[in-house]
Amino acid sequence: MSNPLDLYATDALLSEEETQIRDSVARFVDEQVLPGIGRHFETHTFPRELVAGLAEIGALGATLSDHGCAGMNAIGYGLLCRELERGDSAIRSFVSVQSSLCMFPIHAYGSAEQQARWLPAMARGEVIGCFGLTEPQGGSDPGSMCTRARRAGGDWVINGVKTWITNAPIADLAVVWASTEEGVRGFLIERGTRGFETSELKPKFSLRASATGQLFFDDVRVPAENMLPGSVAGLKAPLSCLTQARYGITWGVIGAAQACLAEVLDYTRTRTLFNRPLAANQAVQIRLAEMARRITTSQLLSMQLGRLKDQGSMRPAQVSMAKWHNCRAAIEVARDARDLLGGAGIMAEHVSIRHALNLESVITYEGTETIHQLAIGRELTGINAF
Ligand code: TGC
Ligand code: FAD
Repeated sequence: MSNPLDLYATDALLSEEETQIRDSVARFVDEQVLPGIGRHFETHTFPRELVAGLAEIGALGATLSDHGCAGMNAIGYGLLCRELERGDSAIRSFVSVQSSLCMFPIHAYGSAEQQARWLPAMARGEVIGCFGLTEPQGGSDPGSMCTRARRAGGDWVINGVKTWITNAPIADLAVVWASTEEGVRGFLIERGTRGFETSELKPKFSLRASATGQLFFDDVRVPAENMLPGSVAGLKAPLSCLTQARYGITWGVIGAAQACLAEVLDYTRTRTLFNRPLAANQAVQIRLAEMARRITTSQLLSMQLGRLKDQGSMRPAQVSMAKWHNCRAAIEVARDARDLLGGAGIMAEHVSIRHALNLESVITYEGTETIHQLAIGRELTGINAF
């Protein structure tokens, strides 16, 4: 019998190395994430105890091949995200931010000194990063940012506020994007720098096992060496980081959807109503088939996207298509799975409601659905409708 979570046998396309990555991350999730994640969701706490294990399995900076990083290819990184998000979106989120939004820009745009100082410690999980782009006046339009950095002698002085920042309350280092006279530039700001404060945004109904907060800059003075020298003056550098993270999200949400389908398949086969298993009803089978269709199309999109990324030809509009499609597919699966569980579906012992609630964040961050639809519209028409 085929694998109901992989009807098109996409995993049969994996290389031996990719299969090993999948299996070792799956083991980590089964043994270390799943036993405690429900409690962290309930208590609204980030599972800090998982960071060392994430570093051990090579999850931090996974696609970088130097500075102590694992050097995974794009498919391997996708599988990592998929398995982690099968556990909880908060864990994949932590890894996305550390890897794609902090280590990637330091690697791509940082000086040799910045790379040597931060990347090995971040790969070991000893330094936690956050990425500050979004501001209170509107995350969809980062080009209108108000955070300013001005030159003062050999230093930079930064003023402004960033909001909705994953890891902000726990981060040792912030990668911050600020407007300068030369355009937008990236800066590295360490916790403890005078004038730099963080806060936590809670309570949230979504991503409760992720720490989300704000960054405040009040005349924060940093030396010139804290600017990322390769960050071109414009939005291209921060947007290139988003492309990396969005790619991982396209895979991650498949894991969340698979967890929901697995749960509801088990439940509908064993629950008896009207003298037959719930799964024996046509209406129920059609809903299960819908879930499998959504998961399968997502798997095929991400697999092809990963191959394009590994060839070096992946384009942002292709990432937008998969981010939009796969997040929408996953949230529909999670919501319908929750419904098929009936009243039991609102209880913490079942995972579907936790995934459905988490996916409300995932469909919003890294570009809302509308932003990705408009990015595709622009690719199709050549007209910018933002
Ligand atoms: P636009 O004129 O389109 O672009 C400026 C320059 O950047 C290039 N570019 C990209 N490069 C790489 N990747 C992409 N995705 C790119 N999109 C555009 C573009 O070619 C151009 O280059 P050049 O050489 O011509 O200068 O800029 P725009 O101001 O029109 O903005 C376009 C828009 C709306 C798509 C962009 O602002 C956008 O993506 N908005 C959404 C913002 C967003 O997604 N924020 C996410 C914040 S981080 C986050 O949510 C983390 S969640 C963490 C977790 O996983 O837990
Ligand atoms: P807005 O931009 O105000 O959008 C509001 C609504 O308007 C949306 O429905 C949107 O689709 C719609 N809209 C916007 N423009 C248009 C248009 N032109 N036409 C039609 N409709 C439009 N950001 C970071 O920088 N770093 C992080 O680590 C980070 N982590 C996050 C973690 C969580 C849990 C969440 C929820 C967010 C996080 N974000 C982070 C911020 C996230 O990227 C933003 O929330 C997102 O980009 C949307 O911005 P906004 O919330 O300000 O909504």
